[in-house]
Amino acid sequence: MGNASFLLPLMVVVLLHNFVATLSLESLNITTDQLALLALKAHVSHDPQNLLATNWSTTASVCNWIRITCGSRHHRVTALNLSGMNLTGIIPPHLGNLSFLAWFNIQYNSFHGVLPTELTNLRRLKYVNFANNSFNGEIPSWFDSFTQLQSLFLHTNNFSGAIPSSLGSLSKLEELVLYKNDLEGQIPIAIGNLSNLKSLYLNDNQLSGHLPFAIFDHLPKLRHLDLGFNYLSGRLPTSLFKCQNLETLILKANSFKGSVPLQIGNLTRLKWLYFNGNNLTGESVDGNREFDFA
Ligand SMILES: *[C@@H]1O[C@H](CO)[C@@H](O)[C@H](O)[C@H]1NC(C)=O
Ligand SMILES: *[C@@H]1O[C@H](CO)[C@@H](O)[C@H](O)[C@H]1NC(C)=O
Ligand SMILES: *[C@@H]1O[C@H](CO)[C@@H](O)[C@H](O)[C@H]1NC(C)=O
Ligand SMILES: *[C@@H]1O[C@H](CO)[C@@H](O)[C@H](O)[C@H]1NC(C)=O
Ligand SMILES: *[C@@H]1O[C@H](CO)[C@@H](O)[C@H](O)[C@H]1NC(C)=O
Ligand SMILES: *[C@@H]1O[C@H](CO)[C@@H](O)[C@H](O)[C@H]1NC(C)=O
Ligand SMILES: *[C@@H]1O[C@H](CO)[C@@H](O)[C@H](O)[C@H]1NC(C)=O
Ligand SMILES: *[C@@H]1O[C@H](CO)[C@@H](O)[C@H](O)[C@H]1NC(C)=O
Ligand SMILES: *[C@@H]1O[C@H](CO)[C@@H](O)[C@H](O)[C@H]1NC(C)=O
Ligand SMILES: CC(=O)N[C@H]1CO[C@H](CO)[C@@H](O)[C@@H]1O
Repeated sequence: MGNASFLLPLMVVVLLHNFVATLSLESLNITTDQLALLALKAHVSHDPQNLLATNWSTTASVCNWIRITCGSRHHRVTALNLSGMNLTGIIPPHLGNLSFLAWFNIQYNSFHGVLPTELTNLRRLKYVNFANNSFNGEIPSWFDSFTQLQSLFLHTNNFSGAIPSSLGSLSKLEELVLYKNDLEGQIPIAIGNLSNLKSLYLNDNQLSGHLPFAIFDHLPKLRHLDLGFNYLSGRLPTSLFKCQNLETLILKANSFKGSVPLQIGNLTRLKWLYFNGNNLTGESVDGNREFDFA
């Protein structure tokens, strides 16, 4: 009983806190979604097909706007798909008000600048695709706010600096695709916490240093790994050969050295293996598959 009386005020505080958080979320509705999208429209400086100008009109419901999907139950914007519209512009902070957004695809456009921290409010995001734009600056460490995230595509941009360790807390992440940026530094050991990861593409950056020894210890679902065209060095960690589901393993054009461990024979699902352009020696060429270690 003594324990319970001590816990009661704590529970009230927790409940009150959740109540206030719910209230502030509920003050957002389809009208605020419309304001957020109109702010985005206002921050698009070039729209070659004039689609936003003609279609995103306040005379129609947001849910009937082109490239917008709403949820049937709560009537809020759940998907924004501006893929391939050749838009030029920046992402305004107002998009952080799209609190039901799960699908955020703006690939193949020319959005630039820095991503606003207000996006941390998008707690329901499952899919983020900002690929093939001109974003620069560091990959925000606050991407760890997207706790439901399954897919993160940031390839073919101008992101620089290190890969943030905080990405390691995105426990539902299945696809992490960061190729063709200006990323540098070591691959953080925290990537090894992403136990649901199936695809990891970090190729065509300026990553350097050794691969952390244990990074592949708990990535049993990993199917596609491409680290090619970086400045990675040292020996291949044997933990790599625990990834029994690997189909694609591309390490070419780095500075790895040493011999390829015999355990490579354990990777029975491999279809694509590229080790060329390193200082690796191959001792264990499988009779049925052709490997290029040169
Ligand atoms: C949205 O919420 C605002 C207050 O925050 C309210 O004035 C408005 O009527 C609401 N709109 C809808 C469509 O519920
Ligand atoms: C906007 O595009 C949608 C989807 O193509 C279409 O159904 C709608 O009629 C268009 N609205 C306007 C105002 O052009
Ligand atoms: C996004 O829009 C493009 C162009 O309309 C379409 O090809 C693509 O299938 C859409 N993707 C999704 C997931 O809705
Ligand atoms: C976008 O630009 C590319 C290259 O300029 C062009 O090939 C493509 O047709 C454009 N797409 C749209 C939807 O305007
Ligand atoms: C939406 O976001 C903007 C910018 O972050 C903010 O100024 C505004 O008050 C927010 N809320 C609503 C209800 O539009
Ligand atoms: C982005 O990177 C591309 C290719 O690396 C480069 O051509 C372009 O100038 C860069 N843009 C900016 C704004 O840094
Ligand atoms: C990764 O997992 C380890 C051990 O469980 C933990 O100490 C560390 O904080 C985690 N890192 C991240 C970024 O989640
Ligand atoms: C490779 O497979 C053998 C048995 O086939 C097993 O004993 C060994 O532990 C495996 N190595 C790794 C690194 O998983
Ligand atoms: C391979 O090793 C040699 C001698 O140590 C060195 O000169 C060369 O740069 C290395 N090549 C790569 C791709 O690391
Ligand atoms: C590397 C790459 O695929 N770049 C493409 C990015 O998107 C533009 C169109 O928006 C294309 O012209 C580029 O070829």
